Amino acid sequence: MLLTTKPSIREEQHSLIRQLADCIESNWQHYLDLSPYDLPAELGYVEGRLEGEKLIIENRCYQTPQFRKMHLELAKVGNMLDILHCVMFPRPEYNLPMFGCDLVGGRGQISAAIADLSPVNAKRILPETYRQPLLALPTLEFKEPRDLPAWADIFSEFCVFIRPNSPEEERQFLSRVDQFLQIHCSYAASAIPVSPDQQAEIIAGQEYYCTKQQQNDKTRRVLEKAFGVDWAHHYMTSVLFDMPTV
Ligand code: BLA
Repeated sequence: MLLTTKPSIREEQHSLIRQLADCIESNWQHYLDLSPYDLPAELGYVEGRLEGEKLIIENRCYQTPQFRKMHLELAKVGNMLDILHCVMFPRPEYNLPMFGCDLVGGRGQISAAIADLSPVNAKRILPETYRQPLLALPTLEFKEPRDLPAWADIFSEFCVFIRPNSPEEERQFLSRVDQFLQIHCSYAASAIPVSPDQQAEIIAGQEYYCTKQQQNDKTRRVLEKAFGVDWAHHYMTSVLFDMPTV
């Protein structure tokens, strides 16, 4: 499937967000067999208002034999806030971690850059097939690592959460996400389905991941202020972090 080349708010966003969005889509296209995924009606492109500024949300969503939903969202609040959000939800038939990434920035500076391959098995540790290539990656030193909030016990030992403080650090973050995606997409492309018992464990792990992500008050507050409490709840539970169905 050819990815859309429609004009996008991407062109107006912080350069790291633009480059990361391109990097995510090129890995998806290179390794995986994409087909469209229809988001709930009316939620592909959304406009609201936040503190007098226009909030625009632009979603692209795909599925593959291994992933029930691969969601890339770009959002923009006037010139105040640029956001990239991405989650790859594996089908529960496959023992694959959740890839997640969030970039939040304003006025030329990214304040939060986070990326992880998060485990979903009962022990909440990544399979050896992931740990080995991830351990072989060079260790990165960022000047401003950030502390994870209390809800964030879902992330792996390989999670990167920083405020990038130079173009070099932005480049390193981009390259680490590219490495995560290469490891993940190349492995997933030839993954073999698991037993029904293991599927139940994977579903529970994905539910736990979504429940925790839904507790991110910073995301909720932005959405509530622009669209109201009910819409924000609906969006967080049906578009950003919907639970797998059996
Ligand atoms: C932080 N997310 C944030 C922040 C904002 C948003 C405003 C605070 C930035 C900062 O502290 O510098 C907002 N993020 C959004 C909005 C959307 C979004 C509105 O995606 C969507 C429309 N969040 C994710 C994913 C991860 C994630 C997939 O969506 C991780 C894989 C993590 N975002 C995440 C974390 C924080 C954050 C851990 C910091 C939260 C905190 O410090 O309390």
